[in-house]
Amino acid sequence: MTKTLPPGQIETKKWPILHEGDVYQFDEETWRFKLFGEVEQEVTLTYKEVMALPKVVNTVDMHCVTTCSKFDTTFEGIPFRELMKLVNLKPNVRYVRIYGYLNGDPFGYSANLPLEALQGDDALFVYRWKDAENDWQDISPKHGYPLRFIPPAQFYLWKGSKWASGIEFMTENNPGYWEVRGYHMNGNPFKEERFADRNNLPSGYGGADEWKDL
Ligand SMILES: Nc1nc2c(c(=O)[nH]1)N[C@H]1C(S)=C(S)[C@@H](COP(=O)(O)O)O[C@H]1N2
Ligand SMILES: [Mo]
Repeated sequence: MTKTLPPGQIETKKWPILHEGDVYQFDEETWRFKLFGEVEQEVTLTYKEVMALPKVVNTVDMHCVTTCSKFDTTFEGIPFRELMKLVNLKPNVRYVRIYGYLNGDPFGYSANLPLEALQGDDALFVYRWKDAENDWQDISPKHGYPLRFIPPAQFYLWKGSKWASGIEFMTENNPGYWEVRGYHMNGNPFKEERFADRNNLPSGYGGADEWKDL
């Protein structure tokens, strides 16, 4: 089956590594996952509590804003909707920010997403993967171990927070880490929604060679 690349993208067979700051080193004693924001009651989960939730296996395409696309990576993970079930949302919640570690701060990285797009098997907090060339294995620390969000393919991969630490439920579409720095609020690769302003690229954007094979 031939797949269509989104405009301006190039296929890669490898799974490159790209992020800001340090690689988080997992410590089960201190690791927590928090559900907060416009909820009736906040919930904080331990690693064991998260891993006891229902799991699914799903195969997705990943599109990085720096122009690399990787087709057909299979992930095992916990659906976003299973975590969402653990809180009662206040009225008019339509958006979330999914958080991840940045230089030791559990909430240093984030990306905003619309809630309605995250209800399927393609919105997963993953911990295991395989592809055509690699057998089942844990997500490496550099890819976000112990838990990493992979967004549906209609979002660029910056929406996939590594070292995931929580979900903030919101009534407003508040921007995340890169969206504050000029990346597009929606980030649909098929519409080439890379940056808020195409003629004014955000500082810190390194272009195609930024998504290195490390
Ligand atoms: N916590 C955290 N998650 C992050 C980032 C980051 O800097 N910190 N970078 C994002 C960006 S811009 C991309 S393209 C993807 C890259 O994921 P990969 O290295 O697994 O390919 O992670 C995303 N998730
Ligand atoms: Mo990225």
